Amino acid sequence: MASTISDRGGSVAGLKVRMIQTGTDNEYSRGLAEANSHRLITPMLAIPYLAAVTLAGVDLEVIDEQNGLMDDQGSPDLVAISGMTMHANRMYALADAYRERGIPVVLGGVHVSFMLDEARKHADAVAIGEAEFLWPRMLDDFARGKLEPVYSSTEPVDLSLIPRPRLDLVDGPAYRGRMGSLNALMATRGCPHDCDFCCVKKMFGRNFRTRPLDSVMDELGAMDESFVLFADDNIIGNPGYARQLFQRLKPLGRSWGAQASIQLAENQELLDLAVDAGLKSVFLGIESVDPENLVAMRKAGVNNASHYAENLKRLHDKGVMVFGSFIVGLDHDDESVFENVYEFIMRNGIDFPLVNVLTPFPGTDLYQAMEASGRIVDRNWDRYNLTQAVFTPARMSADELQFGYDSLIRELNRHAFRGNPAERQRLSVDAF
Ligand code: B12
Ligand code: SF4
Repeated sequence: MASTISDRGGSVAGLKVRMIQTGTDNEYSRGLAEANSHRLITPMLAIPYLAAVTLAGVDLEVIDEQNGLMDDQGSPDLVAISGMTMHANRMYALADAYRERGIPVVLGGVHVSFMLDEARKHADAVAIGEAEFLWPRMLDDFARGKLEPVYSSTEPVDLSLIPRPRLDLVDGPAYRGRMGSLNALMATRGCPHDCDFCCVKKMFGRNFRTRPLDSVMDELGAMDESFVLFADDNIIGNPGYARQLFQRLKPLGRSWGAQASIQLAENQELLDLAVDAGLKSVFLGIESVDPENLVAMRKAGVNNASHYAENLKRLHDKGVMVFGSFIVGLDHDDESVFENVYEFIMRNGIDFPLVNVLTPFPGTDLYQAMEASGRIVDRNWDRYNLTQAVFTPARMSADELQFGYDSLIRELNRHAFRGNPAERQRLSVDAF
């Protein structure tokens, strides 16, 4: 039976809090898992960061559903749930089940931050934005019986003030398998760019923030010797900082992967430094091979389609494997896009093609524009995992987009490394 606030006289001491990183298991997520089977599985960092700032005295339990969906409902005093859009249905189902049993629920994360009215129907409190400073306040308010319905971060978190994320608390089978690892960290937050399909600028701001290098090195030093994934949106968002980071990484002799804009390949000095520092694989948002699409999505200042071949060659020449991410269903795409993307991937030897269906995620300018013009046709959040056509494309039907995408993925699966066990084995240490 959950204890009441008055039992504790307003103190957090002994407060039983359960934090849940949601996972999914539905027909759409199974397809995504298969498509991503060559990718390293590392923890999402929200709960580890929040666990690290949880008030002393709280009796904290962490469940990460990447390790398997939970069935034990338990009887905590408070439940805190995190997830992205593809997890929203799961978040709400769990929240509703706890609340039916009288257990209060707090929701946060990238989906509910932009879908406040929807989220409030399933929660006692919702956190909007980054929460390292909100979460301790929420716990304190809760213990005093004064939990408010909405908490909103007023400014971006100062990254020099946040402690090391509690990755130990999410440890489990997902991270112990051949394709799993706990070695995920973030050196920066935010992104200086403004792509219309991306919620990062609204969630984390365009003011690119960096962590003190000493604290990044400390965190890295606590990880085992295997491959490390930088979970930053764009590791070279501030090239000066990236240069210093790579210089500090070099003597450690570690292998690592990161997400970066393709500008990494435009800057030979930075690329050389990154490779000397142990860069093995890079996730690049190539997005589209059509310059008109790049302009329309506001990525033309970042990606130059006429440089792609040279950019990719430079990365390959340095031995860096490329996870190339593409979007299909953009407004300048007709049905020829599938053939064009396929041909580009093959011609340029993209090591791991990641093709995504354009998806209007809440919090993006794309969502607002599609919402305003009535183009969103499916609001089942289970389908918002980049494999499903949930809107009306401009130059084909939603069915044609889905069919073309599914056929392209099938074709790629026949050729790319994904189906090749020897290659997967080799990449278990090298993958992004
Ligand atoms: C790294 C990353 C990945 C890695 C995950 C592994 C890892 N090590 O993290 C990989 C590459 C595998 C991945 C895959 C996917 N990703 Co991803 N990913 C990210 C990225 C870059 C970082 C995630 C992270 O850890 N953030 C850091 C934490 C601290 O931020 P946060 O989660 O927002 O949490 C803060 C607040 O939201 C809040 N908060 C969060 N939860 C809660 C809960 C409570 C109770 C409270 C109070 C507060 C709170 O407090 C936290 C601390 O400030 C984000 C972008 C980003 N910058 O977040 C995209 C992002 C989350 N991914 C996204 C997507 C779409 C996906 C995929 C679906 C793509 C695909 N088809 O492959 C898959 C799904 C994977 C899966 N099975 O769940 C989108 C989500 C959009 C959306 N609205 O859903 C994002 C935002 C990228 C983008 N530009 O749009 N991803
Ligand atoms: S460069 Fe990447 S992280 Fe930055 S706004 Fe564009 S898609 Fe988002």
